[in-house]
Amino acid sequence: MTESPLSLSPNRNAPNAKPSKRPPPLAGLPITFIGSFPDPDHPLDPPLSEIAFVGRSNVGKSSLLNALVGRKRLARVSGTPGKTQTLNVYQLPTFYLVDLPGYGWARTSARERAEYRRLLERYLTARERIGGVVWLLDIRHPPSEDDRAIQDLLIETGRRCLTVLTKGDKLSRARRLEAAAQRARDLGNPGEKLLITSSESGEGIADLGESILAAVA
Ligand SMILES: Nc1nc2c(ncn2[C@@H]2O[C@H](COP(=O)(O)OP(=O)(O)O)[C@@H](O)[C@H]2O)c(=O)[nH]1
Ligand SMILES: [Mg+2]
Repeated sequence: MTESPLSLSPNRNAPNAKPSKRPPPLAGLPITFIGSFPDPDHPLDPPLSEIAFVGRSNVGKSSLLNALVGRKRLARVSGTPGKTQTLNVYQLPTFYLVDLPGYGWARTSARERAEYRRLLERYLTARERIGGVVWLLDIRHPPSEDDRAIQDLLIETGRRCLTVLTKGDKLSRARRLEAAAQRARDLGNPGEKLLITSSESGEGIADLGESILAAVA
């Protein structure tokens, strides 16, 4: 997804940088949980930009959201996650964070897959104020078939998308950079510097926050 990054700021996607010590820019902002909505058309008031988070279940989405806003338990971190297909919406002063349901459960029926796709497709095509989509992939694993389907959907709908590699701390520094380059090739964008994050070490969290602020500005 090189053609539509959330932000073009020069220090976005800087896997060579040391884990950032600057405070994540969203961390000080007031944030309110608005609700969980099963309807992808659910209108939000006031009308603000939305930044949507999507990724395979267990990819580290809840942890990343918590790290991003500097809260311990804003979003639920799951050992044994539940399959609820709702949009969890959080309001910040000038935009919404929309936590989309995870996909790619081990035992997912064809019907559940189709339902999920319908929800995501509807969300991505119908919402007027999507500022960008943050798509999460585990840095250690090649994209799954489900990931591929989501990538196709993101490309089809033409949404601005930032691909983020999660759990960077699980690999040594050298292997992290190698894996990030491999993931870019996997996604058909060789040479793209994907943003590496870690909710544990804080790597990339400030960069992600800055990209989000730029996308909703
Ligand atoms: N080492 C490490 N573990 C992580 C990271 N992010 C998430 N995890 C772990 O991965 C599991 C799934 O995380 P969660 O945030 O619930 O994923 P979600 O299902 O995508 O919302 C939990 O056990 C987390 O503690 C990370 O950056 N580093
Ligand atoms: Mg979660």
